[in-house]
Amino acid sequence: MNIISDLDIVINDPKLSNELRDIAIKVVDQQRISNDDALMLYEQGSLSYLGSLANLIRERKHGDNTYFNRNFHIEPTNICLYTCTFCSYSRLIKKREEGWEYTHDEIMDIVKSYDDKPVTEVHLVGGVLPQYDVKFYSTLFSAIKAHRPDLHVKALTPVEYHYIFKKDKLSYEDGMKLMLQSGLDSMPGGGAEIFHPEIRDQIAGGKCSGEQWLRIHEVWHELGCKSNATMLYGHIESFWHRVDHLDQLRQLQDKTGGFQTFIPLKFRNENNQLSHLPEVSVIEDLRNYAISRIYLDNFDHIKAYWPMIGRDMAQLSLAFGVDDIDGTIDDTTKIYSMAGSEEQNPALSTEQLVQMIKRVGRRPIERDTLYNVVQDYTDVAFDSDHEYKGYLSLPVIGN
Ligand code: V47
Ligand code: SF4
Repeated sequence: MNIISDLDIVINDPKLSNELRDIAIKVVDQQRISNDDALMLYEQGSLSYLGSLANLIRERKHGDNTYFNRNFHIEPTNICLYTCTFCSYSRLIKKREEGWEYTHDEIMDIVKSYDDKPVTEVHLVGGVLPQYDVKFYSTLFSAIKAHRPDLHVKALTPVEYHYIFKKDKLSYEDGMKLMLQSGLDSMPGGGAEIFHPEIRDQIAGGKCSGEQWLRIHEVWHELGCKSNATMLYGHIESFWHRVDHLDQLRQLQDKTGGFQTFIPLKFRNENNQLSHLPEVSVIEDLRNYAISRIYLDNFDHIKAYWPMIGRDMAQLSLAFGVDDIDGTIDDTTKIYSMAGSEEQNPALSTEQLVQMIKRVGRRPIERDTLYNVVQDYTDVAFDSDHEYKGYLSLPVIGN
C-alpha cells in the first residue's frame, strides 16, 4: 500500500514556493539549513509545512517518546537588582517588604520537605541579590548534596554566576570549577533572553551580555558538564534576532556538545514594563517550536515548558517538534504566574502528566535530568484511565 504522508502532501503542494520546497528537501535529506533558510521559514513557512518537517525530525530522533521528569523548584528570592523590562519580579526591589529572601536554612527546609518524595531534581533559580554570593551558593550546593546525594542540583544561570564571580574577582573558569566541586550538577537555560545587544540592551540592560552568557556555558561544558538553553521570544525582537540567537547556540553546540535541551519561552505580558505589548498568537508559538526543531539539528531535545504555555498547548506542541514537557513541578513557581502564565498553580502529578502525553498518542518516558530513562509509562495503567473516552492513538502530523 502506498501511504502518502502529510509531508508528501506539503512538499508536492503546487502552491509551495521553490525556496520552501528546497528547504524541505534539505530537511528530508538530513542536511543542515542556513540562517537565510531559517529567516525564510519565519517569514513564509505555514503552520502545516513547518509542523510536518519538525515532526519528521522529532520522530526520527525520538519516535513517539515524550520525556518528563519529577522535579521541584526553589526560588531563593523574588527580589532582584536588575530591572529587565519583561520581568514581573524586578519592580519588587522598591517594595522589598512584599518579597521574600530565604536564608540558607529556609532553603534547606524546602529541600527537606521533599525527603519522602521520589523527585530526582531540584531546579533552583531566582533574583540576584548581594547576600547570595559565591560562599552562599557553594555552601548551599554542598549542603543539598550532603543531605540528599542522589538529588540532581540544576541551579542558577550565567546571570547569577557572572555577578557573583565578578564580586569575588573569580574567573569564569575558577568559579565554575568551584561550583562543580560544591555539588552543582547542571545549569538551567535561563537568562539567555535574546543575545543580540540591539534587543538585549533594551530589555535586560545591566546583566550579563549574550557573549558572557555563552562563554559561561562554554566553560561549564569544557568541564564535562551539561546545560540547557532558552530564548525569550515574542516581544520587541524581529525574526532575524531569533535566527541570530539560534545561530549562536548552534555554533556553541557544534564546539562543545554540552547543551541538552532548547526551551523557547513565550513572552507573557502581565505585571511587567512591557505589558503594553500584545502576546504573540498560539500559531506563532507552534511555528517557533517547529523552526527551533528544524534549525537546531545538533540539539537532542526541544522542551515546551507547560506551566508557562498551559497543558493544551503543551499537548499540541508535541506535533510541532517538541519531545519534552519538563517536570511534575510539585511546587508553586512564581516567576510565571506573576507574568500571566496559563497555569496559576503549576503542579501536575506524574499520573496527570502521563495521561496528558498518552492522550495525544505519544509514549510517556520519565527521565532524569541527564535523560537517562527512569521509567517507560507506555504500558502502565492508572485508575483514571477509564475516565477518558476519546481516541487514544491520534495520528500525528508527518511521518
Ligand atoms: O530567563 C521571565 C523567562 C526565564 C518572563 O532549563 C519570562 O530546564 C516569559 O529559563 N514571560 C527563566 N518568560 C526560566 C527558565 C527555565 C524554565 C523551565 C525550565 C528550564 C530548564 C529553564 O524565564 C528567564 C526569562 O527568560 N521569563 N519573565 C515573562 N514575562
Ligand atoms: Fe532579575 Fe532575572 Fe527578572 Fe532580570 S529576569 S529582573 S535578572 S529575576
